[in-house]
Amino acid sequence: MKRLYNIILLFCLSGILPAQQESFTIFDTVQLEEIRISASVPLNERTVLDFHQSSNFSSIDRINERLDGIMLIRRGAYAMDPQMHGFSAGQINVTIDGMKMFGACTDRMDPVTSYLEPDNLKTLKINHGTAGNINGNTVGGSFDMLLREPATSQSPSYSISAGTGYETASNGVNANAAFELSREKWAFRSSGTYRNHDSYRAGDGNIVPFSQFSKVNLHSVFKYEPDPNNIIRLDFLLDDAFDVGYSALPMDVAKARARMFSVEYRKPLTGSRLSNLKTRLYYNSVYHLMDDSSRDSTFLLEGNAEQDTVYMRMDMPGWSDTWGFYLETEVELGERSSLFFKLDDYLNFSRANMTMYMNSPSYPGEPPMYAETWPDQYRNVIGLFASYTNQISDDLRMGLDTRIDYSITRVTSETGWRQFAIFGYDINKPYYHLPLSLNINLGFRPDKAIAFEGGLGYSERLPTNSEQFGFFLYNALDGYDYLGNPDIKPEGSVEAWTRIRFTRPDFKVSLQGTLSHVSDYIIGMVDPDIPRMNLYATGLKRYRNIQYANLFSTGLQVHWTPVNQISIYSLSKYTYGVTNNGEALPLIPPLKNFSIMRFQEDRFSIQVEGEFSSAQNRTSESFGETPTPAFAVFHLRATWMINISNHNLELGTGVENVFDKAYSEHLDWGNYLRPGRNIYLNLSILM
Ligand SMILES: [Cu+2]
Repeated sequence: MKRLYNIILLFCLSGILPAQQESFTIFDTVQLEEIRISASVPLNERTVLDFHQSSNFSSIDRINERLDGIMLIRRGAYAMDPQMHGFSAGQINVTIDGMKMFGACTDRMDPVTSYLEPDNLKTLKINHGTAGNINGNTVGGSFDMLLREPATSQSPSYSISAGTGYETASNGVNANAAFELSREKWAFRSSGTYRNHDSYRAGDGNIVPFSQFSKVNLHSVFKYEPDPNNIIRLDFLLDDAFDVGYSALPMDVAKARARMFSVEYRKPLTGSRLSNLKTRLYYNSVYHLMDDSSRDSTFLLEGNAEQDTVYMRMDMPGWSDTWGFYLETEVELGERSSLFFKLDDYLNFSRANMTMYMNSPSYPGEPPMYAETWPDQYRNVIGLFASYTNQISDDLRMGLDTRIDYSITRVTSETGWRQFAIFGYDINKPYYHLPLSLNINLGFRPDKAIAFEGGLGYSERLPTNSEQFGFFLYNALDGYDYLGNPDIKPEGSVEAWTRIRFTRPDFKVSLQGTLSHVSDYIIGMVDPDIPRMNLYATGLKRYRNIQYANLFSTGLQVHWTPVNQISIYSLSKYTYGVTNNGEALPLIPPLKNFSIMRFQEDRFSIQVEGEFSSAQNRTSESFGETPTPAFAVFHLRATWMINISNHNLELGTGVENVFDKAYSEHLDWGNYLRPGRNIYLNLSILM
């Protein structure tokens, strides 16, 4: 009975109590075998969790912002856009268990990370830079979110876990629950998360308008395992966000809906030359509806407070559907070397349009205006990835990898053709691209405690649908309408990186640096000849390939355990970006540091955190960026595990932004203030 209880407990812990080991792991690159450049978190899983997941209800965004090399672009309190080493959006490759998915918003209100919850994730795999090419072409890196999987069990078992939490700054409620059933040949797991937050209060005491959000997320997975060499799994994911405010944008989201279905077949084939055969077939669909129905346009048009300022109402729906499959396997070449192959293919359909209902006093009765902001577009990409690993000697290993994609993009909407014909483009034809990548890396470990790694790589990435066929997409950061460039060329990045690690049981240090030279860097450039379309736009920018941009990024992590109960962790990260004209790239974060001290005694823990940022005075003038001042904020957290009649309870509480500092980060659009003092209380139970 005790054993059964232990098994159940283990399942439960892998359920919603994230403070436990099984629940949410971030790749640890301490092992030298790991060939690709993963998130360089030189910690074991338990400590990673303690430091990176601030509470049971940390969103993926909250975890990401505490990882080396990752920053978040923020347009509201929800759905932050990840940036890796200064690369973002179409420059990075975000996948779910290797599956491609694309947001349906022309304004990047819904990065793919917003459709998942840590509760349904097992691992976050991060590969930086050109080496992030396993799941698709990229210049900035890849971000793969592996979905959780239930385990089969010799003796039938089940587990239930549930939790809830409250946050004062946003009057926010979070809740989650998970259920898992295990049998000898099959297993089932279902987990759900609910979040409902009002607009939050900032450090200056004011409410930040349009920062509210609500969401429901559900993931169910069924696994059938007739024998250890045949595993079939079915996944279903649902994510619905509604009434999401975006403080920094002129519009909000009434509804953002994602559905994902996949079927996977695996053959581990352990012990044979061919191993880890895996194939997956998937479909996902995203629907995004933004509108400005709750906005008063005074919010945007300054100086019009006295008159009725509702000049225009807009409806802007977007759709993105993706079908795909992949097949991968490993081939042992001998004791020390192996090959890995992956073949993948996806077809994405995207569409977005905008209807403007005019209500201008000077032109009464104007009919609505309609435009296709993303004219119907199909893109099919087939890719082949191969990597070779060789452990040359006990202290030296080498890795090589390459990827080639063949992409066809076609706009099928006649309105879209006509829209671009105005600017002299005939887009009624297929567009072909052939992005390539090639990487080499070396790892040298002369001593158990010291490891040197480094690599060189080249890779190209496809332009996004906005960059190629976007039509008058309003960008609230610089105030310009953006027009796509059908003939835009793929970006290509040459990259060199290095990392040094020192590892002792009680003291670990990791220092990394990455240098990227990106040719044909894609950026919006002002075109004075074309008038703006949106009322509030300053003018028009077209996507262009500039000659090049250079980026440099570095990160330092220190983890020290002076005594058993106390551990100290510090992460510093810095990015620098410049164009060929010597102008600063926009949205480049200044020096940022997280320093965390944790005290753990049996079932009780307390954590003090400091978050520091230097000022950013290197700003991009052509993007209307202004300098951002330095700041320091502090957080306090405590957790307590209680056992009541064989049920485990976890109580978590904390104060974020203890001193109620009014601040914003450089990557926050519109310089909206971050939340002020926030007191939270979480309770989780597992049965
Ligand atoms: Cu949107």
